[in-house]
Amino acid sequence: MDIGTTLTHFLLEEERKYNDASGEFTRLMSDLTTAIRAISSAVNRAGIEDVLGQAGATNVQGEEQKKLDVLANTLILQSMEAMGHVAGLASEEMDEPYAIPAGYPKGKYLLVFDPLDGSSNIDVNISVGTIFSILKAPRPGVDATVEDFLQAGAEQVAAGYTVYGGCTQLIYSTGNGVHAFTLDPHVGEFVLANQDLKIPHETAEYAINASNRRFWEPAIQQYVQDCEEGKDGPCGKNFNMRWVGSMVADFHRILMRGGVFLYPRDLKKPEQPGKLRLLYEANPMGFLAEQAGGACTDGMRRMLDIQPESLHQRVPVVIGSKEEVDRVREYYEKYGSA
Ligand code: P6P
Repeated sequence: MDIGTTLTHFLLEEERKYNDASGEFTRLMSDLTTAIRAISSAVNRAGIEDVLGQAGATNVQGEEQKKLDVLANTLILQSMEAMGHVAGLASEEMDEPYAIPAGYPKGKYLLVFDPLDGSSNIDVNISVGTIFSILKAPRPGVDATVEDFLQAGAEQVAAGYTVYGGCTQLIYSTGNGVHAFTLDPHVGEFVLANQDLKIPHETAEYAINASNRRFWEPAIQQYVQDCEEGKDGPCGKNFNMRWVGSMVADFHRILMRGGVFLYPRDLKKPEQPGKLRLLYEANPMGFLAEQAGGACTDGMRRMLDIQPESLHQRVPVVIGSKEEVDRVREYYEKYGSA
């Protein structure tokens, strides 16, 4: 039996490339994967133990919190708070950043995460995932403030996600390519599955919640209509459509075989610029997309250039195969936004 290249081995090899590496990042990732393994176990047991269903509370987004949402959030906090890696944590499930309890050291990083993205799919056994973003703490050793988290995506030290599907996979990048690891449940280790993944530049597959069509901006209405017209229309090729309703599942498919995912601004809630959150969905996925040769915008602007204004800020998202993301931008330039 060959264990393969474990995540720990891979992280240490990466660390050795930097003479000034303290090893703190490696230890942060190692402790984060402890929580991820626990979340994976809970998700895989969901049908057996009573962790399905509502937790009876709502999160900052006003969305009903499911028990697994709350559990996943707690597991990540528990895996981090005593270890001295971070000066604070922020999550979709918490209105304000989580302060490291007194008596524990504050570290040099910040962790921002969506503990269980796509949670509306939990009860129907569709893949969900954890999305995380690692930033440098502007003031290491000091309790982080909200402002400390408001860094453009280009400042990320690392980003990644796990998808709890047929198998549990962890995908991450520190800016040196995107690498995928599969959890071997018999060994309890994440083992290297794909190194330096690349998103095909061209695609004929798009992902969008088509039920929002009547609320879309003109540019998106025209873009999707042209895709639907296939090879006899302006695109000159037939398109396929997929929509899981779980960004992690949709993005993972795009990472592995190409495609473009759109969650544009829709006028269903005109006061909201989009549904997805900048700090813990769009930025980490945008970082990975660019590292894999893809692209990520808000329809027009590079996602990683956007300066966050609030912790739970929402943005429109267009992400995936670079040629297609660029084509959507051309539609905005030609047909305009709302
Ligand atoms: P809709 C899940 O709630 C999520 O934040 C993303 O994971 C997913 O892509 C999107 O919302 C689905 O939104 O409106 O299709 O349910």
